[in-house]
Amino acid sequence: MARDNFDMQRYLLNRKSFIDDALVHYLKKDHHATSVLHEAVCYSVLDGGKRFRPILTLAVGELFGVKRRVLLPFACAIELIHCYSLIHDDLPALDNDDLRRGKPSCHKRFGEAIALLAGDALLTESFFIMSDPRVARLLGVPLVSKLIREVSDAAGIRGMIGGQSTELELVKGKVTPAALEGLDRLKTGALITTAARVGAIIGEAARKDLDRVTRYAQSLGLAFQITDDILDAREVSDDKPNHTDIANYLSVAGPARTGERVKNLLAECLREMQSYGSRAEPLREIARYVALRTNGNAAGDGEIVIADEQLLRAGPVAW
Ligand code: GRG
Repeated sequence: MARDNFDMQRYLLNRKSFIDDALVHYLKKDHHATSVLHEAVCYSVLDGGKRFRPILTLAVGELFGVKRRVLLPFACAIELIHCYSLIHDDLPALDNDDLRRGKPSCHKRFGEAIALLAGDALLTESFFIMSDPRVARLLGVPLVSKLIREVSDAAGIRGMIGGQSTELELVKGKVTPAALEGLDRLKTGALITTAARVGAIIGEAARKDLDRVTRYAQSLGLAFQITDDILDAREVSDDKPNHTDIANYLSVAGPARTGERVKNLLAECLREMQSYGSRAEPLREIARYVALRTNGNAAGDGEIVIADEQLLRAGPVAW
C-alpha cells in the first residue's frame, strides 16, 4: 500500500493536540475537591503521554465516518482510565516507580494517599464523562450504555485489572511465553482493544468490520506490550533495579523469538486493514510505529531489530 502521501508525524501531532485540548476542558475545576487533589489529577494527565489509546479511537472512528468531536468523550474517558492505571501501577505496593513520563511519579510528588485518590478520581471521572446526558442525546441511550459496558469490561476484573492480578501471581522460572501473552492481552491489550472497538461501535460498523478492528487491535495491544518490555529492558540497569524480578515476554522468550513475534503481530495488523485501502493508512502507520519503535533502541543484551525497510526509508516518527 502506498504511503508516500501520508505524513504520520503531522497526523499524530494534530490528533494529540485535539485530545490534549479536550482533556484540559474535561479536567476544569468545577467541583469542591481540594486543590491538591485537583493538582495531582492534572499533573498526572496533562503535559505528557503519547495519547496512543485516544488517537486509536479517533483513527478507527474516522475510518467509519464518525466526526472527531463525537468520539472525544469516549477517547478521553479511556485516556483517563489509562492515566489512573499508571498512577496506581507506580505505587510502592505495585511497581514502585519513582518516575513517570520523565518526571516524579504522582506518589513521589504528592504522597501515596493523594496518588491513590487521584487514581480513584480519574477512574470515576471517566464514567462521569461517558454518562453525560449530552452524550446520550447525541448517540442515544442504548448505544451509550453499550459503550460504557464495553469500557467497564476492558478496564475491570475481566480485563486490565484481571491481567494485573495474574501478573502478581506469576511464579518466576515457571512462566511460558504463551502464559505471558494471555496476561498481556488483558493487562495492556484489553484497554487498547476497547479504544479501537469504541470507535467502530460509535461508527455502527458491521459485524465483520468490528471483528476485523478487534483482531487488529488485539495484535496491536500485544505488540505494544512486548515492545514496551523491550524498551523497559534498557531502563532496568539504570533506574529501575526492582524490575529485574518481573518476568516479561523478552526475558522469557529471548530476543530472537521476541523480535519474530512482533514482526508477525505487525503482519496480522496490516492484514486486517488490507480491505480498507488508503482510508486505513493511519491505522497501518500506528501499527508500524508500535512494532518498530524498538528499532535502533534494542535492549542492552540483544539486537532486536524488527526490520521494515519501507518505514526505515521514511525516517523515524517521534511520538
Ligand atoms: C494498577 C490499576 C492498575 C493497573 C495495572 C496497564 C496497567 C495495569 C498498568 C500500567 C503500567 C504499565 C507500565 C503497563 C505496561 C504498558 C504500558 C501501558 C505502558 C505505558 O503506556 P504508554 O506508553 O504511556 O501509552 P504514555 O505515557 O505515553 O501514556
